[in-house]
Amino acid sequence: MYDEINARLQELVKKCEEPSLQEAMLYSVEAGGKRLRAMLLLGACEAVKGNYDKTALDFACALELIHNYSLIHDDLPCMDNDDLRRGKPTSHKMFGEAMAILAGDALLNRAFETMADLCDSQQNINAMRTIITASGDNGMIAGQVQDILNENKKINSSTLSNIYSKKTGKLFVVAFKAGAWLGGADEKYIAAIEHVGMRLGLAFQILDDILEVESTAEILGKSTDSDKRNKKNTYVSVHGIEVAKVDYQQISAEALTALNKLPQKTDALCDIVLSVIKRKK
Ligand code: GRG
Repeated sequence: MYDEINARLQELVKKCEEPSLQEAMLYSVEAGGKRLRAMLLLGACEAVKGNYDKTALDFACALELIHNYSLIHDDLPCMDNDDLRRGKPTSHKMFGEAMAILAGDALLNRAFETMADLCDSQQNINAMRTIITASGDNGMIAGQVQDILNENKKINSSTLSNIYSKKTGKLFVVAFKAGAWLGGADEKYIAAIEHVGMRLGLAFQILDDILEVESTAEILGKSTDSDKRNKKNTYVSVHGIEVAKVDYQQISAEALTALNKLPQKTDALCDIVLSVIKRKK
């Protein structure tokens, strides 16, 4: 699954005919992402209909392209101002800000074009629509906006939940939903799998916050990172590390319970969900 996703992502990005833009797009897409969202989409599709086809693979890649665009833009000096992503220089550090913005834009558009090429059935249109909505102005982008507006402010847990459910949660939820649509699931199944996605997305983000705090050696060496930590709202800054760890255990358990209740699931889907919950970095 992982290799198939990588191979197709490369083909899709190589459709770009502008060499310097293609180079910047490929740099991010080939930088070693875990492909969690794409694998969840394929796993959900397989759980419903027993397999996934080339159409589902393209939708999975479209979601991964959107995720990669969001990371490039999130790293920009005007947003999170990060120098490193996946252990490598961020896109703007490698190619400059203008090219990084354009590479992100181009990845997003490649995602839309990839999905549009497949919109020949109602279920594919549903899958495309749900992905566009999740990543759009009432989804991931809204979460990013709320995160920026709340920088340097003390926020409560409900504001943080709202930010997380949109900023990170939406792409997790939509991986499950779109995969299930493509597998031919009914509304009842979609609602059940959506719940798995919501709990898993939150567990993923809390774990991310815990892991960031725990990688102290890396963090303490960089004054810019400690400056950034002061203004960033995270699950750990709002609730404290101990509560974050307890909540993480509980919310991951809820994700697994919801997963186990699904009328159709496969070992592959369960393994992907577990890999999200158990990841170490
Ligand atoms: C710029 C519109 C816009 C949105 C950005 C998702 C997001 C919104 C920002 C990401 C900020 C961030 C790094 C949050 C931590 C959780 C997270 C999304 C980590 C990266 O996801 P992984 O671990 O990434 O799945 P890989 O590298 O495996 O692809």
